[in-house]
Order: sequence, then structure tokens, then C-alpha cells
Amino acid sequence: AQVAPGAAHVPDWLDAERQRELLEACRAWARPPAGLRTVRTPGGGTMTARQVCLGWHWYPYAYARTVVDGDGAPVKPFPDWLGELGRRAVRDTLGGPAPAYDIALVNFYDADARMGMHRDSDEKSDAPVVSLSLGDTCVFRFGNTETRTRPWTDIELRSGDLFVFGGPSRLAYHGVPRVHGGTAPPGLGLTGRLNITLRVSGL
Ligand code: MD5
Ligand code: FE
Repeated sequence: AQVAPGAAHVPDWLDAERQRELLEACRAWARPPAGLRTVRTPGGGTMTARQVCLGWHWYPYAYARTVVDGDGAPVKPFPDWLGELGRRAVRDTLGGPAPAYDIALVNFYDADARMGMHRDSDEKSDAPVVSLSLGDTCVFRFGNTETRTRPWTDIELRSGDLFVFGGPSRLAYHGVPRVHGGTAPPGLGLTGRLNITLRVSGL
């Protein structure tokens, strides 16, 4: 369903088997070197969602080829199959040119984790961001392009859901105010929530 101009939500886009496969891949990526880390912001804060990156390493607020704020290891490669999955997501929703995805950010949220309202403006490309969710249901807050305050729309994102942010929605403020602990599909074997975003670096 189109949620705003350029923003599309497709519940249950990944079937149970595809969710299990993507979760297994995330578990492998989370292992060191260049594995899951806690992100520290320049202001001295700590992000509650922990993260692992593929292709390019995100640190507040730029991209690098090594884990400059962690173990210093080269960032893991971005696999071709993940780029294909991203292009299929765009084909199934917004259409338009097929993006050459080269970044994946995998965020792990436990039941207490949150993500404050922000814009994703470190990529030098206007290609749509593809977001895939696994595990616990969360409240995703989709805001506006002008301010980090209201108006916004709260949407529940569940395991297997696809969200694509393109066009005028690419630079909208957004956040995750709440994770509903214990709501992951019983068969998946995940406690908490994983979100995988696919991006074009433009670098
Ligand atoms: C999440 N992650 O659920 C979200 C999904 C992040 C982040 O916010 O920066 O890692 S990505 C949501 C997104 C991306 C680009 C534009 C918009 C939302 N938007 O216009 O709302 O962990
Ligand atoms: Fe974001």
C-alpha cells in the first residue's frame, strides 16, 4: 500500500522460509571481524539499536570502507543476491530505474531499543531505501520532510514486511519509538527485531 508519495508498505513480502534465510545471513554478518557493534554518537550518546554494515561502514555521520569506530577491520562485502532482492522490492512497489545497491545496514533492536527521529542523508544518491523487518513487531514513525515533530503516521512493521522509501519520502524524518517484545513469529527463532536497509552510497 502507498503510505505517502514515494513510500510503499508491503506486509508479509518475505515468506517464512525467506525470513529464516535472511535471519541466518544476518547472524553470519554479525560475527567478528567487522561484526555487530554499538554505535556512539559525536555528542557522547549511545544508540540502543546495535548495527552491522555491509559494503560501506556507516558511522555518525559518514561512510567508510573499514570499521573506523570499531575493530578497524575491512567492511564485509555487499552480496549480489541482496542487491537483486532490493531491485525486486523496487520493481514490486515504486518501479522506476533499477538501483545499484551497495550498502546494507542491519540494525538489531532488543525489546528496549528505540531509534529517535532522524533523516537518512549520508548517501549521495536519491535511490529509494529498501527496508526489511524480521522478528518482533515495532511501531515505525513516518514523519515529514520539514521537522522531526508532528505530523507523523505510526505504522506497525511485522516480521517479513517490506517498506520502500523513494521520491519525496526519501528524506522524511522517521524513527522507531517502540518494539513489542515477544511478538516475533514462534517458528523464526529470533528474540528482538532485525531491520535490514539497502541503500545506494553514490560514492
Ligand atoms: C528501522 N532504520 O526500522 C529503520 C528502517 C536507519 C533506520 O531508520 O536509519 O537505519 S529505514 C527507514 C527509512 C529510510 C529512509 C527514509 C525513511 C525511512 N523515511 O522517509 O521514513 O530500523
Ligand atoms: Fe533511518
